[in-house]
This record gives sequence, structure tokens and C-alpha cells, in this order.
Amino acid sequence: TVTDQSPSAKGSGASATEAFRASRSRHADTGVSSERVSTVVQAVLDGVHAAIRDHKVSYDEFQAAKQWLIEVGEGGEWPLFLDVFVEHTVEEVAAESQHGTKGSILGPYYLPDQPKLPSVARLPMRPDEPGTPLVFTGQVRDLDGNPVAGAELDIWHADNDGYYSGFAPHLPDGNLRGVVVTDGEGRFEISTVQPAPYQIPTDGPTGKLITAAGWHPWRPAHLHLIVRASGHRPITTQLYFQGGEWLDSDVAKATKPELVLDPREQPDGSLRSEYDFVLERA
Ligand code: MBD
Ligand code: FE
Repeated sequence: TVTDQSPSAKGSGASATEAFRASRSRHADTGVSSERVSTVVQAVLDGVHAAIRDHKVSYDEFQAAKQWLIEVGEGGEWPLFLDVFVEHTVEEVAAESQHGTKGSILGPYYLPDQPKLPSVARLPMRPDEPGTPLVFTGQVRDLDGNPVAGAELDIWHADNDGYYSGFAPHLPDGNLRGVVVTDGEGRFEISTVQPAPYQIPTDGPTGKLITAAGWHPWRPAHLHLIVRASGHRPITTQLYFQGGEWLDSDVAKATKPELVLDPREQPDGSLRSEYDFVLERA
């Protein structure tokens, strides 16, 4: 559990590890053949060996890498590091057999079992939740264009400061998280606030690596969604904002042109955006 009051790498990294462990405990271990283990692990090792040879990696650098790997584990940052730097390629492979709305990475901050909300809903938020109000509407359909009634939009996103509830101790549990259920025509209307871009915590091992490499630690502002309906293949995705900072240089390489919203500003200063989801049958 997290005890300090300001979000830190240690706090968010460690809770992401706990959330990941909890999600894995529901999965039975699947039997993987020794042939498969050998093929994939050998390919990974071959890549490491090639990098060492090609770049004449020294003993000093090897020991520094070992120290950093130890720190990633101790800081609980394996979910953060792997989801930022590796998951996009796993998603790319999964997408080869996926139709309908484009997917994107899950990331480290999903929490299951959030409250179910009606088709027209306001996400749970603080009384004076900071940020520009955002109304997000649309329809869930199947590949033939039929509306999907009773589909679930499991939605979560960062707040106006770029922090996720459950991973930043100053935020109430469940803030800006919910499962919105579509109406008889597959429609939904979700009221929330515009999220801020997300910065990888700079005080942990992942952040230290990014600094050491001279990269930037930012993801563009985004909404996370898992859209699911019985008899259909669930889609894990993210939606971004046209013109948003870091849209063309996401540190997690998880943007796709099909996943960019272009919200219209309303006379009252709030934002309104529409997006339709297309699910394929399972
Ligand atoms: C995030 O908010 C995120 O979505 C991903 C993929 C990685 C780190 C932070
Ligand atoms: Fe995110």
C-alpha cells in the first residue's frame, strides 16, 4: 500500500505491480511447450548478444545494466517499463487478426470491477474535479452495422494533472473510472473531464533510463477503454485528442491515426466528441 501523499515513482510503480499480480491470479497457467519457450527466449537472447557485439558493450556497462534491472524490480516498475516499451509490439501482432475498431495497449493502470453506470453517465469524480468538461458520445455496432445494446465501455483515464486514481494516493478510489452500459440502440453519453498528458515518473528507474538516454517521458493525453459485449471479441483501446501535445512522439508508441478524437468546443467552453466502436463476433 501507498502511504506518502504525493504521487511518486515508487508509489505508482509498486501499486501497478500489485494490480498486475491481482489480475494474473485469475488466470490459470497455460501450458507452453519447451519448443516455444526455447524459440522465443533464444531469439530474445540472440538480440541481446547482437547488441553487445555490435556496440562493443563493456563490463562497466554490463554491470550498470544489471544494477538497473534489479532496481526496476525493487521499484515495482516492471509493468510500467514493459507496457511503455514493449506492449505496443505485442498489440501490433494481436491486431493482425483483429477487425473493427483499432486496438491499443492496456498499460499499467487498468483496475477491474468498477461500478456499472447507465448509458448516459457522469464518471465518478471529485466535487470540484479540475479540468475542462468533456462529453464523449457514440454508438457500439457490430461489423454488419447492427447496434450492440448492453455493451460495456470500461473507461479510465488520468485527471487534469496526469494522475490515475488507484496509483496516486491523493486521489479517491475509482476517480474517473467506470463501466458505462449502452442503451437499446447501442448508444452512450459519458460526461468527464479532459485528461492531461501523462509523464512517466522521473524519480524511478524507468524515468532515470529515459533521462540517461535523452528521451522524453511523455504520453499524449488519452482515454483508455475496453469495449466488451457478450458474443463479441472485446477491444482494448485508447483515444487521443487532435492537436494534443506528444501525439506524434508518444514514448509508448501506442497512437494510431484512427484513434484520434477531434472534440468541438461548445459555447460554454466544454468539449464534445463523438466516436463509434465496431466489435467483431467472438
Ligand atoms: C500510461 O498512462 C499508459 O497508458 C501506458 C501505456 C503506460 C504508462 C502510463
Ligand atoms: Fe494511460
